[in-house]
Amino acid sequence: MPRLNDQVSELLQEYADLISITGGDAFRARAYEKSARAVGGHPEDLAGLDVKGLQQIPGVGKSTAEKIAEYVSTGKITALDALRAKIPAGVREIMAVPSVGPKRALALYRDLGIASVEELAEAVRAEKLSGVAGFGERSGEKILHGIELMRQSGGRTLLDAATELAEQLVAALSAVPGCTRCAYAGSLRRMRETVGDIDVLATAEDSAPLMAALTELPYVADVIASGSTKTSVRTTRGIQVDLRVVPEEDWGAALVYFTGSKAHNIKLRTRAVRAGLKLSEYGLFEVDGGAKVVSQTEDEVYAALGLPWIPPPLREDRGEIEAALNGELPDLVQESDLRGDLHTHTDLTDGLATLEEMIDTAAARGYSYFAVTDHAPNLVMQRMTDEKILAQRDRLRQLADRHKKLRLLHGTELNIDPDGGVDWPPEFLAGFDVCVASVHSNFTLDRAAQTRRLIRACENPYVHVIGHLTTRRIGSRGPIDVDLDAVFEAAARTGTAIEVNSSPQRLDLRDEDILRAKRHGVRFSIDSDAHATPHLAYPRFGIGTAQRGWLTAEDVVNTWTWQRLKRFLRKDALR
Ligand code: DGT
Ligand code: CA
Ligand code: CA
Ligand code: ZN
Repeated sequence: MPRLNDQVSELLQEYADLISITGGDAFRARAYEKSARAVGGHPEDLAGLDVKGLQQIPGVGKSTAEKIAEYVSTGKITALDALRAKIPAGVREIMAVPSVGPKRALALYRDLGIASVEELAEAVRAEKLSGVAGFGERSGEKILHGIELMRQSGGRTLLDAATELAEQLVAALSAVPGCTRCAYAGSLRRMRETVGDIDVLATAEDSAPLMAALTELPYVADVIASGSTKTSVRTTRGIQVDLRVVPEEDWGAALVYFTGSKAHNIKLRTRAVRAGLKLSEYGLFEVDGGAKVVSQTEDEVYAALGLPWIPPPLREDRGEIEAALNGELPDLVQESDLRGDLHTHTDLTDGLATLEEMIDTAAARGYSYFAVTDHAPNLVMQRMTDEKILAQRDRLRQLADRHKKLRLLHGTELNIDPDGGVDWPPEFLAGFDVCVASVHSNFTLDRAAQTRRLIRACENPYVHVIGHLTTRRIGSRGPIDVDLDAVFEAAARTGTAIEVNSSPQRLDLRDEDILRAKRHGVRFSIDSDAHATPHLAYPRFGIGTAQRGWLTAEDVVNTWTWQRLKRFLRKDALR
């Protein structure tokens, strides 16, 4: 997704929040909120559009279009700055605490003078919130939990934003004269779900032009440190970037070193020492005499240590070195292995794009099958009805003629109720090609009840995929309390796939839980959960997470041919 669209979307959302908490017109606030969503999901880069063109985006009116155009040409929105100035920075920070939100943040400020997250935490502990409008008995507990989540994610950046920035950096630095190689390393190359900072590695005889080019990039706000081997900067969005420049001949050793993880590198160094060698970012050397053995490529470094090259997502010291020695490294699933997407939404519920737009985009990705799975009726705010979903099915069947190469599947995302039941009776469910079932409510049930409801969902012969199993949202909502091993056992026994939800805010299941599920023999579905056409590209992040969970294409049902997937969807184990 174009990065600019995301930025504008965030700013419009903030503008809407500020209108509503400063007592502005609720209708205007909602209009900006709507345009924020529209812009965030718009597939075309806003930079190429003038005010007229911007107004063509559904949900974007004249005044929004003017604000966007102002941002594109000047880098700011005057009206937003004016509203920001009315509210202390600490209060704006409180607005971002999960479970507080803008309205209550302002009530806290007005009624109790609370103007920072620290003051809020103190007020909760001193039980001062009970008198304030909008705060119930358990609010305090929830707020402390929200603050905790915010601190845990403390400054880490989600995978999509980090990837986009890193790709921009690599493109910009590669173009600097004298640069012979450039790539990102660190946790981003390992595809961790969040990254602390972005590590970029480059080779050149003279590092000065590269260091200068980094500090002069338009989106660099401060230079934290600058030297001839390493420069660190912070971007306007607060992300730190470390650039290291090494001689061309040391590329491989430096790439191994700065890709990490630290734990993986320690294991490698221990192996080196046992062989009378010393491994550093400059190369692999003989301890006696100090002669350089190798340093040019990663392959050579691993080979000199008696190992095959190990893919970065595996480099976490989770048994990869032992597996490499035994010739048992998994043949990791790749994005190009995916033949389809089994969890997507349209504007019939909370998606932004029409059925046709979603299908056209899926076709352009070269998929051989594609499921549309709009929300089912029990998620009441989505207002789904039997008539609406059946009408969608008719439209989809008609569109099938236009897409001979793409098999269109009609599905739904069911809601798993507290007892493990789902929307609609069996005879209606039987009409769908594929059903995803997800938890969207009752997040606080106790462990036994959560486990029971998810096992029952697996045992439903019409449920093919459990969507975003733990329901966590990175940095804002923790996972539900559930006995994962029991659910994985049920999924394997019943032939129900567990989703790897690829949305960068979710990545659910997470890597470690994927590894655990795989040991139970679970099959997985790597889906986008797209709510707009650009989201159909999310599986790249789910693939990274799946690789960190050691998955092969065989483990992932939507890499299979349609013939094979069709058999899986029959759930023979239950018949
Ligand atoms: P992050 O940024 O917190 O998401 O995680 P990483 O893994 O990118 O860590 P970072 O940026 O501190 O360092 C990048 C890599 O460089 C790291 O994975 C291993 C290597 N590295 C950095 N500092 C050290 C160190 O003091 N000792 C060792 N062994 N390796 C280091
Ligand atoms: Ca890093
Ligand atoms: Ca770093
Ligand atoms: Zn969902």
